[in-house]
Amino acid sequence: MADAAIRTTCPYCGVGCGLIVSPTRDGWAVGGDPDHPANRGRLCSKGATLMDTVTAEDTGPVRLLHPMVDGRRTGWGEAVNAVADRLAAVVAEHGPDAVGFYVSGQLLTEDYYAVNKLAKGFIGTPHVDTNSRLCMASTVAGHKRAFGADVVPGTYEDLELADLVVLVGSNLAWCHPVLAQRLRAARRDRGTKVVVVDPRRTATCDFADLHIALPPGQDVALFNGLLAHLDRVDAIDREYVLRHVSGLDEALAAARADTPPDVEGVELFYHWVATTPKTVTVFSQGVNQSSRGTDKVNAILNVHLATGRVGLPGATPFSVTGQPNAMGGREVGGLANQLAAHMNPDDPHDVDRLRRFWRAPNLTGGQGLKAVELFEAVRAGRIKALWIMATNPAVSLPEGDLVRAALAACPTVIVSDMVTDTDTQRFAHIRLPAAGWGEKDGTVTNSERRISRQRPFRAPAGEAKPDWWIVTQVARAMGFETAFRYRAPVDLFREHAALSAFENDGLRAFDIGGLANLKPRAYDALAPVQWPVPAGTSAGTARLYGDGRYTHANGRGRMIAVRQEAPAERASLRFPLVANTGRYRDQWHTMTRTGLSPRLAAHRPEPLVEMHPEDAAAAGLADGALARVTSRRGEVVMRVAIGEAQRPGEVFLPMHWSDTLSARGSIGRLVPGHVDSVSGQPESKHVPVRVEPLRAAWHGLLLARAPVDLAGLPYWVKQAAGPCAVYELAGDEAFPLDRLDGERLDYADARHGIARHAWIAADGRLSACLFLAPERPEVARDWLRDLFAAETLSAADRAVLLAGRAPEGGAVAESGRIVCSCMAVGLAAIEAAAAGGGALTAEDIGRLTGAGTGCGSCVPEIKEILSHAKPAVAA
Ligand SMILES: Nc1nc2c(c(=O)[nH]1)N[C@H]1C(S)=C(S)[C@@H](COP(=O)(O)OP(=O)(O)OC[C@H]3O[C@@H](n4cnc5c(=O)[nH]c(N)nc54)[C@H](O)[C@@H]3O)O[C@H]1N2
Ligand SMILES: Nc1nc2c(c(=O)[nH]1)N[C@H]1C(S)=C(S)[C@@H](COP(=O)(O)OP(=O)(O)OC[C@H]3O[C@@H](n4cnc5c(=O)[nH]c(N)nc54)[C@H](O)[C@@H]3O)O[C@H]1N2
Ligand code: SF4
Ligand SMILES: [Mo]
Repeated sequence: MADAAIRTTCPYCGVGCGLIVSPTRDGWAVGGDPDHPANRGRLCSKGATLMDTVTAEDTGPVRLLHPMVDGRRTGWGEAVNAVADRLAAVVAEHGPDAVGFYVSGQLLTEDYYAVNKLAKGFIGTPHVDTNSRLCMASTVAGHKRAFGADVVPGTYEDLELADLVVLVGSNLAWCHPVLAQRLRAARRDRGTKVVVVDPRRTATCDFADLHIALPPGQDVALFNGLLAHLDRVDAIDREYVLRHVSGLDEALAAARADTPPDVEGVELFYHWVATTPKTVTVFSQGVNQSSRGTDKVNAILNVHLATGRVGLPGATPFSVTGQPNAMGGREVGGLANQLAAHMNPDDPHDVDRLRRFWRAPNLTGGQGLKAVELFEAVRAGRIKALWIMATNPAVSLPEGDLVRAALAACPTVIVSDMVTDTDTQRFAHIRLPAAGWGEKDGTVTNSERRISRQRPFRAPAGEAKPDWWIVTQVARAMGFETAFRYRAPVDLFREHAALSAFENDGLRAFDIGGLANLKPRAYDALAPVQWPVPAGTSAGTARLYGDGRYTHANGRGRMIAVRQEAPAERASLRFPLVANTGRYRDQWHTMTRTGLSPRLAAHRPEPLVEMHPEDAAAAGLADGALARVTSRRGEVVMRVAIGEAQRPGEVFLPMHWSDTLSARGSIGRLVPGHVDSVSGQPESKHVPVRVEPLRAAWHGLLLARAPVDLAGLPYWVKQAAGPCAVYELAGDEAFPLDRLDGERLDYADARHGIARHAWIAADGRLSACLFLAPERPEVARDWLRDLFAAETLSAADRAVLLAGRAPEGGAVAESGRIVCSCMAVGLAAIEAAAAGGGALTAEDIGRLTGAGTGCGSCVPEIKEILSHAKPAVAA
């Protein structure tokens, strides 16, 4: 499509890095955009490997290419009519309230605007919620309580201008890697102090001056203690509070009543905050995903309001958003308790205003069901048609088994997705192929309120269409032609911008009236800009509230009295450990895209239950063993990784694996549906569990070109990337060899319980190979994978294959687990370099192997490896 380089935005995290995509001889290359203010040319491993996923989409059966209705391929006309007819039938029979939408912060603003308008304005159902409920809802609620609007007051530069940066419940090094790079550089250049507040010792602690390993869920007590301390040492800005803030006395009284957590470093932390005017507090899911998430947010905001450190250069609270367009979704009112353009569904004036603007008589106002309740209503049969876009709730919602039951029971499930197989789509009656990154055209808003363009550089795969187009077609088919005349994303953007300014008069912080009249060419060329951008302006606004004037009607900020409370469910005799859940550096959520990149898959090929040595010993678990993790809700199976990063009594589980990629690795099954009573956000970070050994008669490794049915095995994990899929396996009963096709070669060593098999296709190519052993087989996985790329298998290869070892001195030695994804350097290479001798530093390793010289997010891991590789000092 494009024959010149185009500027666009990364589709992963909320940092919102600008990218330049340039054509090469056989595809495209991606690089950081040096002119984009979010990243100034930097990238992380996920952004840098975007073309791996695009290539995998083109070369394998990855993408959903055609609409499918009831399992049958159809054209768009038929699919659009099927959606419109089924929704209309439900409305006619059961009323609009029986229709639900569950959407996503991975939609573009234009898509998001269209679906909200159709659902709330024209179909007339309030039941539109988004995966941001699992992500940002507590922050939205906390911002509204404190400021009167959902506003992030700061800008990324504040991380570089601060003297103290406090990271609360944020693993910035892995989840916002480019911001972490910026903070690291500032720390190096000007000595910024960094404090990490996180029960785990994460990779982010690598550049922290202080790590507070607080007990899970104790953030309110920590920040209440801080507020009380600020009062004691007279560090509250009384004049600022007098002029701009209400609620100090009540908040302070509540704060004094709490006891700060008894962990190392708290006093030093309090002292630093009290004496450092330029303090930025960054917070993320360790704060939001809690049954007290909103109170945690307000405990943090209270400290900033009391000290007047809001929206000033280097002094501000800073919620970092997760998804690329988490912020845009909040602007268009994607949550069930919001209306478009920051209007309030409970305010009759706002409802009336929006009804007039949209000419939407069906807009009812009032709040809709929030994600967890929405799926409960689906299961109970009250929601009869559900349209899911750009999210994979079967995997990511709590109560995974109940969510699957809800989807199975729902008479009409419509799913719009890019890929052809997701856990959620398996329940869909109608599947709609959506255009993906590189094909889509529109805008996203990042954590610092910066609106950036995503521009297409290639045509959509197959018959895929952009989400806004699909919604528009369905709206027209339902009879709402006049309200959905959009021909291009610019039409939607201009309407969205105009609505933000409509009868605003400074009442709503979100105002981009200055962009309401963009001509198509100006929209195409739109440079990244931070809202608000009121009519008559175009420069945007870096910071808000620096003048002490807040959005509440009286213009004051509000401190909220909050108290520390226990999490919804506590550890018990039966479930003695607390599971904390979150992310890996190189995977994105349910892995539908990052799972396609061999480089990204290599960092953590399997899901791990990370636990403290004491807990592992108590459970009789060795490092690398398989374990069954059970909560009151369900069970998963993972491999054990023992380490000191977890506090005793706590384990960490990754959120990424699904039923598509594992036998039982989807942790949504474990998470109970407890939610924060204000925000409705689930408590995903505090799940009482027990961990027990999963003993298996054999462990195995399978590489196969075609999909293999592994139903019945207690453990399998699939890496979908590369020329063949790689499966780690374990089982008790004999492996069902007959599930694979081809001429079979066998080798068995019954005495040692070892068996090796290979299947050769008619054309002489290797089609599968299997290694079984009493313990996890030690095989050169990389060498094997390369055999699948070969056209034919030589006699020597066959022999070596059954010997189970790469030939000595062979060209492809095992690189081990990949540590540095950017430079594709494995553990083996780093260990080999380290074994070379000398007191090596991470920089030395970089010079010797290249590891750590790309985005730098693996440097903590390299240091960790070096610390183990050091020769033991003779006693
Ligand atoms: N690599 C990668 N990056 C991503 C994503 C991804 O999937 N992969 N997803 C994106 C999205 S949507 C989001 S929302 C962000 C999330 O970004 P983060 O919030 O940084 O990531 P998480 O790993 O979910 O959780 C952060 C930390 O909270 C800690 N924590 C748990 N309980 C508590 C507690 O009670 N108090 C405190 N203070 N901390 C606690 C956990 O130990 C964890 O280290 O990442 C974004 N970036
Ligand atoms: N236990 C636990 N659970 C969690 C979390 C946790 O920390 N712990 N984190 C929560 C958080 S913060 C989040 S944000 C959620 C994320 O959870 P999900 O949103 O469910 O995860 P994704 O894998 O990002 O799902 C996005 C889907 O949209 C598809 N897609 C991508 N681009 C497009 C597009 O342009 N259009 C359409 N129609 N589809 C597209 C992808 O293929 C994929 O299937 O998970 C939440 N769940
Ligand atoms: S930091 Fe986030 S936005 Fe930037 S390249 Fe990495 S994943 Fe993409
Ligand atoms: Mo998120």
